[in-house]
Formats: sequence, C-alpha cells, structure tokens
Amino acid sequence: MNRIQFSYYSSTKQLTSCYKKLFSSLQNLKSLNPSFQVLSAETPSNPYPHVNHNKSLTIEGTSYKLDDQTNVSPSILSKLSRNLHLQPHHPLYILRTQIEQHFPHFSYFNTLNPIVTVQKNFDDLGFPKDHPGRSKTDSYYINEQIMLRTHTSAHQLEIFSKMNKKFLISGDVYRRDEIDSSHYPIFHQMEGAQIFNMQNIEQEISEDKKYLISLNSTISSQKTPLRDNNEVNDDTIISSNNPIQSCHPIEQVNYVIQHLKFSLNSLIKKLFINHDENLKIRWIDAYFPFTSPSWEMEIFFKGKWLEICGCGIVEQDVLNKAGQNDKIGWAFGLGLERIAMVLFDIPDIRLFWSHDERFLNQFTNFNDNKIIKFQPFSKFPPCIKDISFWLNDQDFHENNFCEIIRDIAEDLVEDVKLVSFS
Ligand code: FA5
Ligand code: MG
Repeated sequence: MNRIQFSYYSSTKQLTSCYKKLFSSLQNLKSLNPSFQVLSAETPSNPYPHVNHNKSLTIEGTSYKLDDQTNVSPSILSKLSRNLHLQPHHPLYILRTQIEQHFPHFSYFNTLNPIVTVQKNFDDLGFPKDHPGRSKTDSYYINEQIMLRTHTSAHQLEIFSKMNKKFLISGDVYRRDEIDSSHYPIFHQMEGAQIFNMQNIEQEISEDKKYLISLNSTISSQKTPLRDNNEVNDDTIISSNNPIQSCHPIEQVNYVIQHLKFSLNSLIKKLFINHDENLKIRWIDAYFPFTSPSWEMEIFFKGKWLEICGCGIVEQDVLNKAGQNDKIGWAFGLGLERIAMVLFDIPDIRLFWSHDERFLNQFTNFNDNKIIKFQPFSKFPPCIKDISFWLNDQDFHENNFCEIIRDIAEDLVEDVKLVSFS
C-alpha cells in the first residue's frame, strides 16, 4: 500500500484551487486502486514563514501583496539568494568572469534584483499582451504587477537610460519549465549590449574592431593559438521575415551587424580555445520583440545543435524610450549553463545547484590555459567506514588488503587508507 501524506498551507485562492485539484486526482486514484489510501488533507502550521495571513509575502525585507496571479513557490523563492554567478570557483562564476574579460571596457551589472515589474520584463520590450511567455504557466508571478525576471533583457531599458553605451548584465532568470538534465526553472543569462553614435558609426566600429582583433591576437600568441579550423556557418540573409528596421540606414546597420557577429564569434572561439573537439558554430534567424533583425547562435555538441544565445539589432523604440535616439546598437542574451555544460563537461543542469564539495571543489584550480573537466561522482553522499582486524601474518602488505576489497566491492570503494598498524 502506498501511503501518501501531503502538507499544505493555504494562502491564496490559486493555491487553494491547486490543492483541491491535486486532492481530487488522488481521490480518483483511490477509486482506481482501492489499496491506495489518501490519509489526510491537513493544514499544518505555517511552513512558509514569509507568507503571512494578510496575503503578503516578505522577500529580503520588502513586502509584496499577493493576488490571484501569485504562483511563486517557496522552493523557487529559496533559490533567490544563491547567486551562483557570484560564488567564487563556481563554474558559472568562472564563465562569467571569462566573458567579462572578452569585453574589458564594458560596465558590468551582476547584482540587479531578479524581482522586476511586468512592465520591465515584457511591456517595455514590446511584448504583445497575448505573448505566451506572459502566461502563468510559463512565468513566475509575485502578483499581477511584479514577477521574477524571465530574462536579463528586463534591465535593458533601465541601463540604456543611464547613458551606458556598452554593458553586460548577469543574473538568475526564472521560467516555469519541466525538470530534467537540461532544463531547470532557474538558469543564468548574460545580457550584452553596445550602442554607437549613428553619425560617427564607421569610425567607432572600426576602432572597436581593431581593438577586438588585437585582443584575439594576444590570445593567438599564447601557447595554444586560437584555432582557425573552428567552423562558423552563417547562411542567414536579411529578408522581410527578419527585416532591418525601416529607420536604420542599410550601411550603418551593416556595420553594427558585423560588429555583433564578430564580437560573439570571437567570444565563443576564445572560450573554447582549449576544447578538445573542433568547434562548430552556426547562426540562424530568430524573432524577439525587442530586436530586428534577430538571430540565435548554436554550437554543435554531442551530435546536436545547442542554442546558446539570442541576439539582434536593438529596436529603435527601446533606445528612443531610453533617451538614446541618436544611437544604433546590438544586444545579446547568452545562456550561461548551456555554455558551462559544454565547457566543463557537466552532464546535468541540476549539478550547478549542488552544495556537495565533490562538485564545488572540482573548479577551485581553474586557470585559463587548462580546461577542467567535471569528474562524475555518486549521487549518494560519501560514506566512510573504519575496519580493524588482527592478523598473524607478519608479511602483511596494504596492497593485499586492497586487492581483497577490489575483488569484493569493485569500484564502489573509492579510497582505502591505512589508519594504523601496530
Ligand atoms: C532570451 O531570453 C532573450 N532575452 C535573448 C536576447 C537578448 C535576444 C538580447 C535579443 C537581444 P531565449 O529565451 O532564447 O532569449 O534565451 C536566451 C538563451 O538562454 C538561450 O539561447 C539559451 O542558451 C538560454 N536558455 C533559454 N531557456 C533555457 C532553459 N530552460 N535552460 C537553460 N538555458 C536556457
Ligand atoms: Mg531561444
């Protein structure tokens, strides 16, 4: 007989109806299988201390009103403070700092609050009201107006408005998603953007490109040169399906497109400089409400194309709203876990959240010239057993004992240490 007991704390109407559905489907199970017993539907003492009876939620000192739109769960909220991209030696921290080195004169924003207004996350960026990403099944809402950001683009307008011409924003983003080895409801993105003066574009871009090329030749002159056999496949063509914005002169926008593609291709080649396989990169057309034209960048990994980035030419409307009417520029959003999984050979996205030293300690000696490949370890915690015995044989050798253990336990035993011999 399966005993299922579940705890529930009622705080919003929405949770109540969820619970009712769950309860009735369990009752249905019971009717299908009489041995199945639903024991209780209790309301225990408040297991979510941040939810109070006045239907509000306090997160890091700020109180938020709850309403019918609320769907954040305690387990998601508990991840808000992890900041994996800020934990030294964490693979996401290593990757973030490596990308920042490729964009050395940019401003970096790594601690922007993931709790944003719906306005910032969607409306400011031109998402239509009926865009599927807005739905409660896809995004986490604290209430009708406040949500967990679904992408780092949520901060674009705010940072452009502060007159920043080039910046990187890294942070955790939240999407309701399935859970498996490549999906997790929280992942990390890095937003990059650079804008140029429309009047002076040729000069600004060529100076900047010279700089990027010199940055790459510094890498080439190092022990391991930047390999040229990395293949970049770009068959994209500008068409009415993925158009240049009518307000953008063709010549100017072409400079910006080239600059964007050069910046990203050289970044990915640099990151994978020590990677053992030849890297294949491809560009494909895409759509985002806040860029046009738009593309996605994919890399070939384990026999499949893996999407690592979305990007494009910033919608002029976004720059105009930010008071940057005389500028033109590009933006991108990189998926950090996707790149780190390939770079470090991490097979499961859930490992990034591990507290296990056996995961975290693997990255402490990272240096740019040496790739660290993740070494798999057991899902179960390590278990240490001591064993003592008497033996008459004066010729005993430790290796004989290890041999016996290897015969019996094979690879289950990872390490055998002699503690004392007397
Ligand atoms: C965006 O989020 C856009 N904001 C990107 C962008 C920025 C476009 C600036 C234009 C200008 P997208 O949903 O495709 O786009 O996500 C961007 C990247 O995040 C993806 O390419 C992928 O690498 C990563 N990503 C997306 N969903 C997941 C997921 N469920 N798990 C892990 N990584 C993901
Ligand atoms: Mg995408």
